[in-house]
Amino acid sequence: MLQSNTSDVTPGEPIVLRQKSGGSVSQSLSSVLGSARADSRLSGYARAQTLSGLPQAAADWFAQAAARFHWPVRLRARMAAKRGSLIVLEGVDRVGKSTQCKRLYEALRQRGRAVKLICFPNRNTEIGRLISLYLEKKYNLNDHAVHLLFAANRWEQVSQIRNNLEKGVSVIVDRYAFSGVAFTSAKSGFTLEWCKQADIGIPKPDVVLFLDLEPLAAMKRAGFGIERYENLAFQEMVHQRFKELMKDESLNWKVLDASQSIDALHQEIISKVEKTIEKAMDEPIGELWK
Ligand code: ADP
Ligand code: FDM
Ligand code: MG
Repeated sequence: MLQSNTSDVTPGEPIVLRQKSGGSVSQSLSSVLGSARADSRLSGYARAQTLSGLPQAAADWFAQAAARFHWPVRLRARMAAKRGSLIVLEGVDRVGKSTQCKRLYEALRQRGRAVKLICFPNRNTEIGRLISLYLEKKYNLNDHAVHLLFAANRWEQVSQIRNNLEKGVSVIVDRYAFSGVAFTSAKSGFTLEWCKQADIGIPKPDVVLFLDLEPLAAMKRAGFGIERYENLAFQEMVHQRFKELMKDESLNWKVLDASQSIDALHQEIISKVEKTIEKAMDEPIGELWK
């Protein structure tokens, strides 16, 4: 028998199925599917999830069934919500973060994982537009003020990140609070501790992939030198600050050699990320630096 929840399932809400006793999982699932109608949301969701308490074969069967049928609005079943992972890529400019984030996003999608890709700064919000003008050197801001704007630009997305993680969607992040701290603390008069304050409590990454490359080598890559901060002396200071941050053992830092080819680095990243997703799905979402 399948034990199922009789409450309404709103769009995006996970559905949980629990095996009670007697009868095969597929028979039980058949009875739940009974008057089913087609619903693409569920099929995508089911493909992306391994159902809690069910063997892989049953989860696969469920995904196929959901792809063929449409589910009634009032469902008698809830599918298990395994949470998504928060995956952060960090490093100095031009080490290949954006390239690897896109490759990772595509690879996870192809493997049927639910995934989102975001980047910081997010230049599309009001705060982000101000930051963008600052980075393009079209607008000057006080160093303390701009640091807080970068942090605010993260806070304004916290609920969206958290909602995704809770729905089982993994979130890949191109730069996070570590860039915030490393870049501001590379300026004179800023301590690491002061810089961390504004980001305390944002969702804690399940893994921080640090793409490590000497700033001199990164500088030789295309596109370097256009925006504020893109000069060798400053990037070397930023690199040092990142190394300080990596001493924090409460975070899952993975240092990767970013001088390898795009493909080789991608392989290393996907293998670390797959392990992270499997491990994090049963753990609570943490809060950074708390
Ligand atoms: P970031 O986001 O870290 O600033 P990008 O992903 O934008 O870096 O890459 C900067 C430049 O370096 C791009 O022209 C990109 O094609 C190139 N690049 C990225 N990864 C590698 C790599 N592993 N080897 C050589 N060039 C790379
Ligand atoms: N940057 C980025 C900061 O100074 N603080 C932050 O919190 C963040 C997220 O903005 F120079 C800097 C780092 C870099 C610039 O460049 C963003 P990209 O190319 O958009 O990543
Ligand atoms: Mg980038």
